[in-house]
Amino acid sequence: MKTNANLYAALRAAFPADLDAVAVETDNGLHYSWRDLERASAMIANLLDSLKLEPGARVAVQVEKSVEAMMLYLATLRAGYVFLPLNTAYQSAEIDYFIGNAEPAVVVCSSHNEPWVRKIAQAAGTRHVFTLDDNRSGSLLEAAARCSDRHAVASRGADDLAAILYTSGTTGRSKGAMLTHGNLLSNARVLKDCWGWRKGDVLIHALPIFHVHGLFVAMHGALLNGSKMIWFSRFDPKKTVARLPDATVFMGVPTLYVRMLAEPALNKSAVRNMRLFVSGSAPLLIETFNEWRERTGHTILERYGMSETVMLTSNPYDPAQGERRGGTVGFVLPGVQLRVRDDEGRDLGAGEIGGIQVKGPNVFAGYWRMPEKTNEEFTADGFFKTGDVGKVDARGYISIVGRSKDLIISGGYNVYPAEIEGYINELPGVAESALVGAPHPDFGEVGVALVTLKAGARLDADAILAELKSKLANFKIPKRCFVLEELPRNTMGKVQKALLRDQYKNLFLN
Ligand code: MCA
Ligand code: AMP
Repeated sequence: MKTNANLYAALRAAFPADLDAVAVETDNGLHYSWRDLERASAMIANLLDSLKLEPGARVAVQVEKSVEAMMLYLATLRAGYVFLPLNTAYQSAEIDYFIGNAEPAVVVCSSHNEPWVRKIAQAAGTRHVFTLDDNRSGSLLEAAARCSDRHAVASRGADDLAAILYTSGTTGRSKGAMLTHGNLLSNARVLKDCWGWRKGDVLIHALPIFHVHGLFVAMHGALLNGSKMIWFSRFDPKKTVARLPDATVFMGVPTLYVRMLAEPALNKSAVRNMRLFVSGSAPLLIETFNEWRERTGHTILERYGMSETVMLTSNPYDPAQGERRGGTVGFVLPGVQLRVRDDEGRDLGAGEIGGIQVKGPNVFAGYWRMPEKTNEEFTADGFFKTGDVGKVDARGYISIVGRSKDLIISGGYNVYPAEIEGYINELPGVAESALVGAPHPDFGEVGVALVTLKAGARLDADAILAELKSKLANFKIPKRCFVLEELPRNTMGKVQKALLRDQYKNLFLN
């Protein structure tokens, strides 16, 4: 008989024999057993099945982080539908785009947002809208409570879709990266092996669960190892440091490490039981890497990945394979091919800087309903062009030195200048704008908006920011805005962003 490639089947097979053991312990004192995960995901999966959805139906979810939200993810997998997580910070115009583009059959939102989300969903033809709140309530759980807690995991092939994650990719408007069961499971297995997951491990889960880092890398890691998670609904540096003695593994974006370093309680005693600290999603400053080692005696393991590819590289876990080298993202993961090429498509040698291209079982199936875009981002021989610029040294350590894509990574979230500029340019009185990234001590990098006005317009920087706040997710709001007489241009008439970046690089540094 063919084995079921459904990711949930593999995760379920890794649950410990004692299903009554604690699987998740939350920051508000709740304990969920492995049996709870199995039963609740079965009930929600049965609810989804009862809706008679089409194969490949999308389940779009914008809810606060909760264990029930994780159960909804597991239920979507086990019922064989496609999970589409959405950042809780997104406002109506953003949600309108995602729902319009993905045409989900089911939308799950918080009850607070239900009135406007329901309107958007109905306009897009979505038949089922449920609510789910972070206090174990909502119409989703009410309906699931009437369903059986036994459910046969749907049979899926490795190439069947498991999730769609929206990302702007290398250019332009948000695109849905289609990830298969095989993409996710192969990557989770490689990381389990590379990072030495073992019996007795306990993960502190403090990241949001609508992106690759929190939803896949961290959560799959713990589940595939049958490991308990200490679950924070939102990151709090003090509370996290207080729980470090109960844990062995922590994963975070660099901002989380910067904030924990500001906690006096972070010392060698607090991390006495820790085995591994992983950082990713944005460059980890060498200062943070060094300071962490000094304070805790632990060397952070930095890795690199993308929504389209899950994880691609990792510093070594095992010292026998090499040191964890700050400022690098380590070696390419087993099974992944990575090469660096110049603009003419020539392979570059050790230490030479060029575009990073990758291939492997982890690389996505393409952008949702965008075959041309998908084609553009792959080479003729099937490598995906990451849009990251980097180099590989003679020992195989990879460094990301820049990006060919115009992207700002702020506190681990991606901000696409073209999107923000579009919103600014629509404001009455604005002539044009440019958004550039500036180094920031907490978020690593933040957006700074430079705006010019039409003759006679009387808009000021505060008014521009206030307008943006009413329309966009909070992390996309530029941290500063300046109204200028003109923007610098090159001889081709193109705005010189490099010059602007240089001009504002010390804005947030003392
Ligand atoms: C919050 N704010 C931000 C950010 N987060 N501004 C810029 N960048 C951000 N990331 C704004 C808030 O709106 C608020 O503005 C002000 O900053 C202070 O908010 P604060 O309370 O400090 O924020 P927070 O709620 O503590 O959140 C900070 C955070 C969060 C915990 C660092 O941003 C976070 O969880 N980041 C992790 C993102 C992540 O998981 N990325 C993984 C992507 P105001 O006061 O004006 O409203 S997966 C990925 O990239 C891949 C593939 C990979 O490799 O992993
Ligand atoms: P996303 O679109 O959210 O999938 O973001 C993926 C991008 O995050 C990558 O293409 C990189 O530019 C960046 N990224 C992820 N991890 C790292 C890292 N460790 N160092 C530098 N950049 C990173």
